[in-house]
Amino acid sequence: MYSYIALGSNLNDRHKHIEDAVTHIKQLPHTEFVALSPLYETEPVGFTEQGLFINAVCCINTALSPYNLLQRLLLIEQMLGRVRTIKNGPRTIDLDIILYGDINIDTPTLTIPHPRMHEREFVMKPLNDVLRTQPRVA
Ligand code: PH2
Ligand code: MG
Ligand code: MG
Repeated sequence: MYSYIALGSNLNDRHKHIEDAVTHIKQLPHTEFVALSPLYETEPVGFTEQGLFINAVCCINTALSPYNLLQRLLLIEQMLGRVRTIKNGPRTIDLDIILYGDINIDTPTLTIPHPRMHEREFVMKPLNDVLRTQPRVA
């Protein structure tokens, strides 16, 4: 299934965190890495008293279930030193599943499509870049 993952970092070496996350995503089992958008520097949205973000979106083609994928992305966040303090606060890396095929999931741990993606330029811009360059087959 084609899935789109939003990547974001606004702490320390932001570009390195995005690169390291991509390296780990490329190593996921049963998963083909399809495309990575350009990296964008963006103003923080929501909680604005924090540093600028680097954001990107990648596309993978995976046989992992949405929950298995979520678990693995949370592990990658931990490996890259993510510490959860304030909600929407500064982070070394945030990896969000924004789309998974045409699936709809709405549970306390996972909501796909990502509920706020449409109002977030820092997601929609790179997502659009990937969709434009990467013709999609279901
Ligand atoms: N992520 C948030 C909240 N605000 N702002 C930008 N620019 N980029 C993000 O990735 C981001 C944000 C919560 O995940
Ligand atoms: Mg997020
Ligand atoms: Mg997240």
